[in-house]
Amino acid sequence: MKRIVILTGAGISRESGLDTFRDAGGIWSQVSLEDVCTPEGFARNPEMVDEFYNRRRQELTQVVSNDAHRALVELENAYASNDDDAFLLVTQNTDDLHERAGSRNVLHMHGELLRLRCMNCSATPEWKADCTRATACPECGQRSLRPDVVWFGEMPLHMDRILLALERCDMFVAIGTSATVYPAAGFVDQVSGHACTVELNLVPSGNAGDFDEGAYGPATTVVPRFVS
Ligand code: BV8
Repeated sequence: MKRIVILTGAGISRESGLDTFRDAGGIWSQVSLEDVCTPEGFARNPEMVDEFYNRRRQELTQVVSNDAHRALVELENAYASNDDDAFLLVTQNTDDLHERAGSRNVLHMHGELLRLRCMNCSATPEWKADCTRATACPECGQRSLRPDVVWFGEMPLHMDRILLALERCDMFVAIGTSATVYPAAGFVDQVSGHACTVELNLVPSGNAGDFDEGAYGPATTVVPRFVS
C-alpha cells in the first residue's frame, strides 16, 4: 500500500494573495515575530496580537484557493480511494484554503486563524468578527480566549499522528516552505531512510539538498504538474 505525506507552507497560498513570512516584504518584515507570535508577546500586549490576527483573518476573507490547493485534492482522491490512511496533508498554514479547495483531512500543526482557544477549558470555538478581549468562552464563560495558533516555544498540534504517518510513508512531499521552522523542517530527515522525498518550491529551500528530487517554480505550476 503506497502512503504519502504532504507538508505545505505559506508558499502554497502565495498565489492566492496571502503573504509568506520570510520572503522580501513578508509578514516578519512587517511586524516583529517576538511581539505577535510568542506567548510572551501575547502576555505583554494581547490587543496587538489580536490586531495582527484580525488583519490576517480579514485578508483571508478576500482570497480563494488556487490550482495548487486543488491539485492536492485530486491527489488525495487518487490515494484515498483505496485507504484513508494512504494520504495525509499536514500544513504549517493557519488559513483554510486547503479546506475550501475540498481537502478533507487537513492537520493544521500550527493551528487555525479562524479558531480561538480557551486558556481555561481548552475549548476551541470558531472565531467571530465581533470577538474582543471581553468575549467570554462559550463553554466555560471565562474571558480567557486567545488565537488558536501555535506560537514559538509552544508544542505543535497533532504531532503523534504526524510522526506515525512519517514513519509509515513511502513518499514525503514538502510544498512552499522555507524549511526554517522546526519540527516541520526536520520531517525530511525523519523519512529520508525509507521514503522518496520531493521538494516543490519557488526556489530551493535551505534543506533542498536533503530531498531526493525537487521541482521549482510557482506552486500553481509545479504542484499540478507533479500530481498529473
Ligand atoms: C516547538 C504561528 C517544542 C501561526 C508560527 C529544533 C527542534 C524543535 C524546535 C526548535 C528547534 N530549533 C528551534 C526550535 C524552536 C522553534 C523554531 O523552529 N525556531 C526557528 C525560527 C529556528 N520552533 C518552535 O518554537 C515550534 N515549537 O519547537 O515546540 C517542541 C517541538 C517538538 C516536540 C516537542 C516540543 C513552534 C513553531 C510554530 C511557530 N508558529 N506561526 C501563524 O501565525 O501563522 S511560525 C510560521 O513559520 C508559520 O506558522 C509558518 O507556517 C511557519 C513556516 O514558515 P513557511 O510556511 O515555510 O513560510 P516562509 O515564509 O518561511 O517560506 C515560504 C516559502 O514559500 C519560501 O520557501 C518561498 O520560496 C516559497 N514561495 C514563495 N512564493 C511561492 C513559494 N513557493 C511556491 N509558489 C510560490 N508562489
